[in-house]
Amino acid sequence: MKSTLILLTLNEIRGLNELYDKIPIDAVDEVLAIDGGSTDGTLEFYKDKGIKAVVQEIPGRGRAFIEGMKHAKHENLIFFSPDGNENQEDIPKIVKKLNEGYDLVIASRFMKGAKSDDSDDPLYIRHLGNNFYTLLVNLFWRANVTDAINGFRGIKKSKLKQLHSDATGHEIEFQITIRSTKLGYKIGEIPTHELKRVGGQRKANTAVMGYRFTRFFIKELMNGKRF
Ligand SMILES: Nc1nc2c(ncn2[C@@H]2O[C@H](COP(=O)(O)OP(=O)(O)O)[C@@H](O)[C@H]2O)c(=O)[nH]1
Ligand SMILES: [Mg+2]
Repeated sequence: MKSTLILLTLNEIRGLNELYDKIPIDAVDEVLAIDGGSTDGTLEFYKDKGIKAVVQEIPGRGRAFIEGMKHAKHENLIFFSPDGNENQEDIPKIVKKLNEGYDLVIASRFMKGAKSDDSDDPLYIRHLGNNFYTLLVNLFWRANVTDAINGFRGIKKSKLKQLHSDATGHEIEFQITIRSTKLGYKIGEIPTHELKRVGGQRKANTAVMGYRFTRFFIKELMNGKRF
């Protein structure tokens, strides 16, 4: 099955400069960038490299997933954020698992063999939050995953379509995991090593994220399979 690698960026020129050439492009059949409206040279970088880039019509990381789905040519979608946090070496492993028949493959930062080295989380708040929301997904929907919300993941395009995701921001991954579980998708994980950000700035504000995750959690409790 053919694969599209979707790069998600909003002002990530420093990450792209450092990482792009290290991405194992041979593992995929198409590279597509979905950009949130960068003004730091990210779009020029894509042009120079001949990478197809789409500037989002609607802002937000959640909408970037949906626009990626619409513009990708292939069935296997691998979402990758080139900000340094995600390890490009894992891209072929995600492709392999999608080809083995998994509908959703999450790069887990918390399973055996994984590691998280995210330096801008000195108080461990994000780490605890991650584990808390993963626990909720496992308790309420029996997802049996170790990392419900990492953005580094692959999913079959036809399966993502059926989720009718309406999340606009960083809560998109949480919603995808919950709805995938509700629909009985085959979910797999691979261990990953979360690295330090290369440069630029984190866009996700921890307090806003906590609020949005809680709102989405309640919504998913109420809506069952009606989405
Ligand atoms: N296309 C797109 N990418 C975004 C948007 N917001 C954030 N990103 C990208 O998503 C990735 C993860 O964002 P980041 O702020 O580092 O969040 P965190 O790593 O989850 O804390 C980075 O590559 C960002 O550039 C957006 O609105 N649109
Ligand atoms: Mg990041």
